[in-house]
Formats: sequence, structure tokens, C-alpha cells
Amino acid sequence: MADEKKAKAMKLADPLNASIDPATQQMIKRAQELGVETVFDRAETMKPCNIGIQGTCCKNCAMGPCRLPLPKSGIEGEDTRKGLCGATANTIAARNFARMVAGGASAHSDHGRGVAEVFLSVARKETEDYHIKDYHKLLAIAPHFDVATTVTVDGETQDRDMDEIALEVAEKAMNEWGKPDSECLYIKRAPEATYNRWKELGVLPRNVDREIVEIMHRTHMGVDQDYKNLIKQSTRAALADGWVGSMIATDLQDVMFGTPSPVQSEVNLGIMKADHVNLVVHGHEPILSEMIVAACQSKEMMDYAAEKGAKGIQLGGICCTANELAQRHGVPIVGTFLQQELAIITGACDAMVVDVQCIFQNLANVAKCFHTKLITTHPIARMEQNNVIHIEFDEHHAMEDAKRIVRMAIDNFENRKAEVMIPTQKETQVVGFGVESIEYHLGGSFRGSYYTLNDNIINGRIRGIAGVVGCNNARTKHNNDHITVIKELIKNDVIVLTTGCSAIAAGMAGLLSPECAAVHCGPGLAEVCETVGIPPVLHLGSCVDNSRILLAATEVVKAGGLGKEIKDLPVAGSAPEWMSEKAISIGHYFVTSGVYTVFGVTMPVDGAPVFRDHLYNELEGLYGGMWDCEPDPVKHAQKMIAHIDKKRQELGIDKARERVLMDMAARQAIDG
Ligand code: NFS
Repeated sequence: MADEKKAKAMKLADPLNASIDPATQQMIKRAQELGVETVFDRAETMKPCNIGIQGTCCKNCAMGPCRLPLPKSGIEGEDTRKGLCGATANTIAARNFARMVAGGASAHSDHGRGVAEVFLSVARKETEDYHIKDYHKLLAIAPHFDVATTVTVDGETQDRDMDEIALEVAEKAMNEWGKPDSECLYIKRAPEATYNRWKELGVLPRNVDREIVEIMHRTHMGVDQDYKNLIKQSTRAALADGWVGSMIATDLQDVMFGTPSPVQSEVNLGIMKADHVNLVVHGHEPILSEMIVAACQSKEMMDYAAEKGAKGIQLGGICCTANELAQRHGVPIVGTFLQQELAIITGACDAMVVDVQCIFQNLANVAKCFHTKLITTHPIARMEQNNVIHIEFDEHHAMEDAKRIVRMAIDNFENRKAEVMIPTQKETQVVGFGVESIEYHLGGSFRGSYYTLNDNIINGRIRGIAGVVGCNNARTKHNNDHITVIKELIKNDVIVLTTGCSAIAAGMAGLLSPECAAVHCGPGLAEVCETVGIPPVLHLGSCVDNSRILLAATEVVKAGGLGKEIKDLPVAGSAPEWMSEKAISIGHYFVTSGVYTVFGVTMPVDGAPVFRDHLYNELEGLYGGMWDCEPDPVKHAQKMIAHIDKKRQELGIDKARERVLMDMAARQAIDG
């Protein structure tokens, strides 16, 4: 009876309004037919809290929660709103913002620490399952940890022993999280002028853990009550995320699992196969999923699957695990963050293996309605529901654990209960660009460098560079804002670098293929893409790989002609459908690295207009970058383009673009 009432109270999503993707629409409908609830339906039933959304609800002590919404009529004269302790709306919103940065930075950085720990076991030769795959990358990153790659013996310079280098890199990397003195070594990877700016402003991170802990201290009741000072600490923690924790995660993953280079793959629910064992990996850390790839490819597992009547094993990924596996192995991507429940609702998901971050607890409830085995693997991320299996993954017996998981999926193949319904939609995509491959592709085969990219920016064929990243959010139409923003940018000759679920969305819409340049790009960008054979939207990996975007921008600065800092470049950042605390940390390190960054949906700052002005305007005077929020995706992209044009003008290269476009029009007129 109670259940019936609940079912009646539950509103259902309109599939056509919920997503722009036909496969997603089809599966939402399917879920509703089967009576299985999804995030799309819950978003209809539960609306966000009107005060929380403004950022002005404080629950940091038990005298509250104190709620300070902005009066409908706005504030006239002095803002007298305060909590029981006297905390102003600015303090409350800034504390909440800082805690989001802390949450996001800790998620990325703890992932980085996990990678560094595995790398330390590799360097100490304590594991047989992981190895160094890319020695070249190891040698490239060693100097950034102040690790020498050569030694002088009898006055002669010799290469240093690789094992020694690896061990020292591993130890120095681990130190970045908790060393007692000075500053993080990796922060020096930023352009020199930016590093000096941070030093002057007093925001150089000391070590990753300390900056996160200090946010928790400062935001405790009765500590930091100056929104500018709170944001200064948020800057330290966010820089520690982007330039240290996340960057080390990316680099050491490349060293152990290989630096990505462009590879073809497929994306969307249609990659699942009815006659195969479907194993879906979901989460973030490639430590586990790399082993699962190897296990799935082993003859032992393939034979076992055949024995059980399956035509093979189809491995697929969701969220950033998907990006990690796609960029290194071409493993197909099942979908974005919002499609995780839908993968199970196909009825063909024999096992879903999760590690950390972005995992819906409702997966367990959905899995109950099907035969799917839901397997948690990480000691810090377990689920309370009793149908969830926990297999704790350990780098010391990684392959054994991976095989156990794959075997469990194969054994489950014959247990499918519901009728299988897999949408047919899937797209071909090219993924796996990185700092190194952009250099190679845009530098041409004779000189690998960023000069050619810079030349094309200076001569105006490429108007600027945009980073479009981040999540999906059930408060917006799935993928709509990502795709609208990206299309608007490339139509205006802005090349797009993408990561995370935004990258998956781009793949699903066919924007990660070189062929799409002719259809969607402005004439300048189309010409560059066609000449070098790249897509106008470059997939740079997972969310920790936003560090690749920072480094690509740094390379552009180094190649010359476009200013001394990232803030001088014609670049802009965007997270059109963000939802996670990680996105706030990413946004803040982009802003304080000098990038104008626009978020979609909403920003939890509207209840504190003075604090909002600090983020949206005042930060530009300090760092050259600033925050903005624009939920309308076309206006969102236009704001980014306006900023890019402002930077072109400041650099004195605005006229070049007019010339190049005129040339092209003139040329087309002749051709025609
Ligand atoms: Ni990024 Fe990756 Fe996706 Fe958002 Fe979640 S998967 S780390 S947080 S939802 S982009």
C-alpha cells in the first residue's frame, strides 16, 4: 500500500525532454515500462532546495542550519542578513564554495595518491602485475620532481639507472601530498610569469593534503570570516589539485599504462552486444580497470566465455574510467554519468564493476530488478544494499582479483532474466589526444611543436581554444548544453579540448571524428582540421586529465607570440552541465591559472551578490581569469567567444583574422 502511494507520488520524466540522445530516450522509456525508477524520474519528483541553490544555507554548527536566502525584492541599502553567530551571506557562501573545492580537490588528489602508491610498488618491485610502459615519459617528468636523469662518472655524463630514477620519482611524488616544508614541486610546471604571480599573491600550495585540511579548519564554525581570505585558500587547494594531484595522476598513469595517442573507438549504449558477456567498468581509477582489460583479453577468459555459450566478452566503460580505457586501448564507451542506470536496464549487463566517484547508489536498486552483479572494489566506496558484492582490489594480487571479477561476469551470462533491449545507436570516435600528440599532429611530421598551432591562432584560422569539460546534470537536458556550446564554438573557429563526460557527450554526437569538421566548423578551423586530419573537438581524457589542458596551454605560451601567461591567450573554459564538487575545484584552478571559465546550470553564489562579484569580476584583476555562469548554452558560448576576441584584441591579432577570412571568401569566390 505504502509502495503504491509512493508510486503515485512519483512523477515520470518525459524521455524526449530528458535527453537529446535517442538511445537514452529509448532506455528511459523502457525503464518506465518496466517500473524501474531512474535519475530522470527522480529529478521530476524532487526539486532542488531554493536556499541551498543560492549557496546561503550554513550547517557548519548545531545552532543552525541558518538560512539566508536573497529576498525576492533584492537587497536595498545595507545587507543585514546574518546567521546566529553573525556569519554574513558572503561568509556562508564562500565557506560552502571552499568546502566544494576541498571535496573536489580531495577526490582527484586521493586518486593521484593511489596511483603514486601503485607506482611506488612498481619502483620497489613489489608487484608483478604493473610495469613501467613509457620510459620516455618517466624521463620527461623526472626533472619536474628535481630527479636527475644522468650522472657524472669520472667527468663523463652517463644515463642514470632507470630503476633508480623510478624509485626517486615515486618517493618525490608521494612527498607532494605531505611534505613538511616549502612548496609543491609540480607547481613550477606553470608558465614562469604565472608561478611568480602566485608567489606574489601568496597562493603557492605547500602540499596537497595540507591545503585541503586547511579549508576544513578555516570553514569550521568561528574561524575564517573573510570571503576573500577563504577564496585565497580555495585557490591554494585548487592549484594543488590541478597542477599537482591531478597532474601527477595523469603523468604516472601514462608512465605505467602508456601515454595516449589518437585511437579509434565507439561510444553509446549500442556498443553492448546481446550475444556477448557484457562487463561494464564505472568510476575513475584506471588501476583496477587496466587489469580488467588485460583479464578480458586473456585466452583463459575468452575460452571460458565461449564455454558458457557467449560469443565473446564485450568490455565497456562509463564516466572517467571509460575515458581512461578508451584513450589507451580504444575500449568502447557505454555512456555518460547519466546513463549508468540505463546500461543495466538493457538487461544485458552481466556485471558492473565500480571503484570510486560518480557512482549512483541507486545502481544497487536497479541491479536488483535484473540479473546484473554489481561489484564494489574499493575500500573507501562501499554500498549498504545487500545485493552488492564487494571484492576488494589490491595491487599486490591485481590480476587474480581482475580474473575473479571477469569470471563472475561470465558465470552470470546464462542468468539473464529480463528481455534484452539494447539500443542500436553508437558513434565512431577518435579519442586519446594529449599534450604530446597535439604537438605531433599540429606540428606536422617534420617539426613536432606548438608553433604551427600558434601560427594558426595568430593568422586567425583558429580564433581561439576552448576547454569544454565536466559532468551531466539531471537538472538540464542530458547532453544538450554540451553539444550546443561545442557546436557554437567550432562554428566560430574555436578549437575545443574536451574531457570527462563532456568528451563522451561529444563522441555520442559524432563530434570526435575528423569528418565532422567539414559539416560543423567555421572555414578557418575546417581548413586546419582537414589539412592535418584531426577532429575539431579533441578528446584529452578523463577529468584528472584536465591537467593535460593546463599543460597544452602552457606549451602554447612557450611556443611564443601569444603573451607570457595563460591569461594572455585567446582561451576560455566551460562546464555546461556540471554537478560535482570536482567541477568546482577544476573551475577554480582554471580561473586562477588565468582562464575565463563559464559554468552552466546554476552557481551556488547567487544568494551572496558581493561574494559573487568577487568570483565573477575581482578575480580577473588578480589572476587574469574569472568565473561566470550562463545556463543558456548559446549565450554561454558567445560569452566565451567574446572573451577570446577580447584577448585577440589585446594581443593585437584581431585584424589578422579579418584578413584570413576575407582571403578565404575571396578564394572561395574564385574557386566558385
Ligand atoms: Ni568528472 Fe569523471 Fe563525469 Fe562529472 Fe563524474 S565522471 S571526474 S565528475 S560526472 S565529468
